[in-house]
Amino acid sequence: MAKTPTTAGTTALGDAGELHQTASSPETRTTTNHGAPISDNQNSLKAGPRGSTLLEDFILREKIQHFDHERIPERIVHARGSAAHGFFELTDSLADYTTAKILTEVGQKTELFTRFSTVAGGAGSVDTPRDVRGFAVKFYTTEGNWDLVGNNIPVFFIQDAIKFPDLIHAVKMEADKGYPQAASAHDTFWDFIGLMPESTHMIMWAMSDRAIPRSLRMIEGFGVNTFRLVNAEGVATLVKFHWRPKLGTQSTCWDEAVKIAGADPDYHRRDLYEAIAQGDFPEWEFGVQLFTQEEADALPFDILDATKLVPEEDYPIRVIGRMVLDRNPDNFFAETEQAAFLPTNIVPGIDFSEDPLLQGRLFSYQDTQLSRLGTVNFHQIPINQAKGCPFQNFQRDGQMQTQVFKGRANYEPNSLAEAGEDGGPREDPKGGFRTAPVPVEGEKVRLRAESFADHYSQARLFFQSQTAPEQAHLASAIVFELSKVSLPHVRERVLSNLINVDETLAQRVAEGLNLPLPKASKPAVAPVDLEPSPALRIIGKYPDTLKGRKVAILVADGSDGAVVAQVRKAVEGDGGSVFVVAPKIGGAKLADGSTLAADGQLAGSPSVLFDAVAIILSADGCAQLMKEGAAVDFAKDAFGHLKAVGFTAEAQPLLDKAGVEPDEGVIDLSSAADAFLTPARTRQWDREPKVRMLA
Ligand code: HDD
Repeated sequence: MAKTPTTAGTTALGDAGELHQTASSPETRTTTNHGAPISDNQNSLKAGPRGSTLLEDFILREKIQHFDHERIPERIVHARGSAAHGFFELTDSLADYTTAKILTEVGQKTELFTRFSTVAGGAGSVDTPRDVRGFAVKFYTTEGNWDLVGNNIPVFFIQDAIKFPDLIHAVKMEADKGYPQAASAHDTFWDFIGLMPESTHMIMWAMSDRAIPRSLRMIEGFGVNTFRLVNAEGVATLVKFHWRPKLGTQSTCWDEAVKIAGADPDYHRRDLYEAIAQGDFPEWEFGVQLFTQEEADALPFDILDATKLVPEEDYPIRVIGRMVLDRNPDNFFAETEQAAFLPTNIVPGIDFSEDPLLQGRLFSYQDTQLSRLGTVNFHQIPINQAKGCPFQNFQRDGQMQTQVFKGRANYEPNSLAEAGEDGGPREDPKGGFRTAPVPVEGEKVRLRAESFADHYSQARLFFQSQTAPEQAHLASAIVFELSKVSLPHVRERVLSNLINVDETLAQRVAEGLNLPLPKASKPAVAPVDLEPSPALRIIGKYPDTLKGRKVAILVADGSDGAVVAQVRKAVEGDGGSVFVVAPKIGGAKLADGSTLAADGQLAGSPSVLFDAVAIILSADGCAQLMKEGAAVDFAKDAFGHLKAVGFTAEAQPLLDKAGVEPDEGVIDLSSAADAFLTPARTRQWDREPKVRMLA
């Protein structure tokens, strides 16, 4: 419909100023990318009020063109991620082992940026698939950026980088179908795994509850590869890096993770963002395991093999610092998306090992940034810049060069300084990065060392170190995944390999699939029994408070405000947070006539999003909610996911309908509110056999 022109070039609908805010000064006005002020950002330039649009409209073209190119290629792996700024503080000096200032200057705080990620899914996939989590930290040290690009699992699927493209092709959505997204439960992944016995140890971890974390604030981190520290005398010590979350390592239940994916695809991203925004800063301890070359040589496996770990019980972790994440990014794209982590970002005093997985990584990350960020100058993007120190050299030009170099010194050696000109930076033989003088020898070969050949002993160690519920979850996860595999020979091969891990595990998986147990595959090296390592468990490591945990209080009209207040006080007093759920977002009218505002509407706030629930209802409120499927599911799922369920006596009919049975985690709130806290701090593992058939 034609609009009546009010003044030349504008219409009643589009007249800037009528329907939206306009600039009040030159400082606040919108401009083109080249600085020309824009008078109307709502209407394109047309031949007459009804068009056509004119090619001359440089404002329209610039805006649309920029938009057309907003997306950059997502990361080939670890595309989905969330990040935060923070700091590292050293509490214990490693001066005997390294010259790196970040590891020797106690009390020094170093700025950092940490990005967590899933591996297989695309950038728009959900937060809670069963997957490894990336744990990449960029320390802006005074000696250059140090990137520790790790995972939440201390071992890896493969021993040699040359297999990485195959591994990733196999786990990503299948090439012909374009699905499944963010899932390892499909033919090609398990086909690869079955043919790659070295992946078995990592598979144990990936099928454990560690791969379905409750929160990014509750995952451990590992440098995975072995590195070296080098001291002032040039003596090298082998090192493995560890991050331990202050909130303990906590996980979801598998069917809960699946439901969370629908209820809140951004579950982890939101949790991290909100915690930091509320000043509840996530924190990790930073630790190292140190080995001399002789100690490493005496280990029953090769320290250069990334499919192996060194049990903490044998080589305890020495805690030397802490990381606190205390600031959310201002802009997701500029910071989180454009952050480029490079294992080659290393500082004097830290060095690589010959681990063939790490060696390949040293090429891959630098290379991938060229297709992702488009230019060799990606280090000039603010999030990637070396902030703790100046960076300067004679590298010049290239696409998107933002530095304006002065003078003509762009080569070395030069003697321009002798003529009074700026001769530019020079190498620093003393303080510069030096590679540890590690002896090398041998012929050029495409071979794997025999010391890499034992693929099953540590897989067995992991499985046998787990508690009974964790073993059951692991077996059930493999059953779930293999049930999604359509090729019988692939399932069978995995079963054959599992026998080498633990025959009872293989038997349980076979029973879960209702398939006969095949013959064991022939391992390259017969597995041995190792001393179980309790450090590999999660259960039993929850902290003894509600810190970091979220309790939902379900209310409806007529609920007793005094009970709500009591529960809130107890939960908050124990470090937890409270989220009020009501049938309507405007809140519920309490028994005393006051209105309690809701934080979330029932339909959009299922109990899978919380760690424990308190169902505080009047008889009338309960009668109403009995007719609401979301309320019944709220109670049923909380019980099914082994959470504490607090309730008022009037809510009992809803619990009965939801199949909530009495146990130590189902608490009548008329007893002391504190009675609710103990079960709310953990999950009710003893309840599990009542609610789920596990393998
Ligand atoms: Fe990798 C990204 C962790 C082996 C090649 N990797 C990437 C990220 C993490 C890891 C956390 C995301 C970084 C971010 O947040 O931007 N990768 C690991 C760990 C490995 C590992 C712990 C085993 C010890 N990776 C590995 C190998 C190769 C790669 C063997 C190739 C030979 N990884 C890449 C990559 C990525 C990447 C293709 C994709 C995006 C990026 O690098 O920047 O280069």
